[in-house]
Amino acid sequence: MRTQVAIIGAGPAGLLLAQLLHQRGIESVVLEARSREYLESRVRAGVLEHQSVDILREAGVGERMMRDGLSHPGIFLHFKGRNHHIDFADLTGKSVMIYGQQEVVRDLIEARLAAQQPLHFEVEDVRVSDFDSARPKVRYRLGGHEQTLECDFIAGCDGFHGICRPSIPAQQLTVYERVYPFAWLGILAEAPPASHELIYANDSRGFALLSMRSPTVSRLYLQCLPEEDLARWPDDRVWSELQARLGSQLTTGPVLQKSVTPMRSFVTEPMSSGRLFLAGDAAHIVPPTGAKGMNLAIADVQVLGQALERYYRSGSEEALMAYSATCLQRVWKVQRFSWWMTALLHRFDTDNAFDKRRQLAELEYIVSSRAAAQTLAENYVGLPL
Ligand code: FAS
Ligand code: PHB
Repeated sequence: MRTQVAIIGAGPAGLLLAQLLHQRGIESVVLEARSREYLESRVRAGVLEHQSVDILREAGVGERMMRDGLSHPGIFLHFKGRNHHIDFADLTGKSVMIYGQQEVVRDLIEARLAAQQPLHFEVEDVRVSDFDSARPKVRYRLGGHEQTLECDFIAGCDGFHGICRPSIPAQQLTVYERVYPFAWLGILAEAPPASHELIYANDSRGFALLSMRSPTVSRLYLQCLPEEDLARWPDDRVWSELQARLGSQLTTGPVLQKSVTPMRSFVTEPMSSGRLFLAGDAAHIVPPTGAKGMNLAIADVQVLGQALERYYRSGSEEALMAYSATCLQRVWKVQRFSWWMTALLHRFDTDNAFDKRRQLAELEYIVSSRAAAQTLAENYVGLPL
């Protein structure tokens, strides 16, 4: 079989790229290892930058988001027993949107199938090759049958554990990484959020975050050990620990989902090799403290979509050649912000009394200086593309 762009992975990056290409009359085939049900039930990110909202609306998949999403003009920082509001609307004129990643994925899958464009779930043993030639190939098994897909370009949108990045000869890549000595224990609960905006807490017991998915569903996280054993965290212990760290009167409810997410900062350079282009978590990982994971994936494919459009319109490979450098400029700024939020709000066992006071002094500075609060706000709502 033949197509113009073979897309590996149906997460936010792969599905949005397919939608952007379809809008521009460029053919693609999306290959996904998991089932539709699994993708639409996988709880991950929940915050959309203002321009991610614009990109999804322009891609024609914004209707449900604009109806069911929650527009938030700020967040709270909680420390020393008090909440402090960071007013994005006042500081930047912009806001963020609370809308679950699996909802974004659901909207994109519906658009893809409604347009009757190829999206194959539960494919097996995907292998990419010849992307250093003008005829890259993707081999895979579908329904037990061996398939070969010839294409002009391959988009590696298969996440951190995918096959595309490892398919690039190691000597071509430079990897930058920081693994954090803690993780996030996250719950999704049928409980009305105790705050109308997110609360990020720096507490002596560790970090905590109050987020939400709707007026009746809360999403909460607390700092834990990377190897934390969930069996040692029955629901009531989770709630009492969140209560202790967030200081807010939390309304508890049935816990629908509980998981531990490791924390790392990771960047691969370059983000392309020949005609294979990496986007999203396939190329970079940020700790979720800055709420940037999904937004960075969206920003990457916006750049890749425009570069492919330019190629198919004019034959110019200039924008494709510049894809990696263009994205990495943004990736490193977002990496810096996500590391900074993580360093500001988490407890590091290696910290001594001086470090703890310095952390609190930085929080005091942010909530008492318009300039400092504006820096946080402009990064959180999203730096210009
Ligand atoms: P994704 O990982 O979403 O999608 C890649 C897709 O490729 C997957 O569907 C996978 O099944 C498929 N795939 C993999 N290998 C394949 C193969 N060999 N063949 C075919 N398909 C293959 N960000 C936040 O901001 N807040 C959060 O709370 C948050 N929580 C997270 C929790 C977890 C456990 C993880 C892993 C990430 C979380 N993130 C969070 C970050 C998250 O939002 C990612 O940044 C986002 O999913 C990136 O999107 P994609 O690059 O599309 O990758
Ligand atoms: C979420 O709602 O899942 C969420 C929100 C903010 C973050 C991370 C996760 O920083």
